[in-house]
Amino acid sequence: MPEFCGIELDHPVVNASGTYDAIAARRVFGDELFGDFPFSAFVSKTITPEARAGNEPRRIWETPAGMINSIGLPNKGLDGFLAEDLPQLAELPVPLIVSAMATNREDFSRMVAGVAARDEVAAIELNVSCPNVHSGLIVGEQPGETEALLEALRPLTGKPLIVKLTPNVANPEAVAVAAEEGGADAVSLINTLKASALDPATGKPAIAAGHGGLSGPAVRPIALQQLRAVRAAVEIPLVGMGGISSGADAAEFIAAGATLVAVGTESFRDPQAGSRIAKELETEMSRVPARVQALHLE
Ligand code: RRO
Repeated sequence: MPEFCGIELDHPVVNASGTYDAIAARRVFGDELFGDFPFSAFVSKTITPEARAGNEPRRIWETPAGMINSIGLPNKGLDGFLAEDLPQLAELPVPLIVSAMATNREDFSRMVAGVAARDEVAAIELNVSCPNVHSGLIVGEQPGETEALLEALRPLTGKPLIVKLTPNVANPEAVAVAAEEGGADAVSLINTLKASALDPATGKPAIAAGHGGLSGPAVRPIALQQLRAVRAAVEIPLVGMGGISSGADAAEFIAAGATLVAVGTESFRDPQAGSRIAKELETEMSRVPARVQALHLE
């Protein structure tokens, strides 16, 4: 049973924020969903202070071994989330981690205070890395801004604060160190990599917003390298993600120092992928001692 920031979990596989709509899944699968819920904790889709409609379609485009998205944060806003979504998410059979973002410290503080006040919330993920919204300041690209944000938010709650890192910087480890120094309890990585595709039928950008974020198996080696760099730089626990689609992939991230792994794009192909990957990971982990022994015998 892994322990993450004081939260006991059944296994190390959670979802990547925004890649699994648990409220829709409950509507489709009913209470059967709870019998084999695919994740050991649920991370909700990022919310913002005010409601947003999200970007114009097309929002998703498949690429070799991955996909590009520019969803643009559709959500009900803080008050709508607390009133309508949170009570439904609280019924899930696993701890709830709420993902939040804002474009300035005052709004971020309002979000964290509002979310943290609810007993149903186990932890808060601070999304400082969405590639698809325009804000004057992308906090997560600048270590100084990240540290100052954490220093403002840390006194507001005793609940774990997880900082979601962007991969779109030269040194994600510098941002991770800043998050740790500001008082973060954990970091999660990676968010999606800035990417574009043209629709061959029109010669125009395939995504209406013009560009988006790349995810899926194509990004896995980049995610793994960034995880290793961050692991070497900070002491706090890591949630590793980026193209994980099997237990063997998950085991790689854990071997590189992740406490938890998150499944994202693979859940679009198979909504039960989280359960499969958790089972495969258990088998992989039971093989590790044999592998280590083999190395020692060589
Ligand atoms: O909603 C999105 O377009 C989105 C978000 Br908030 C994010 O953090 N990462 C991403 O790839 N898409």
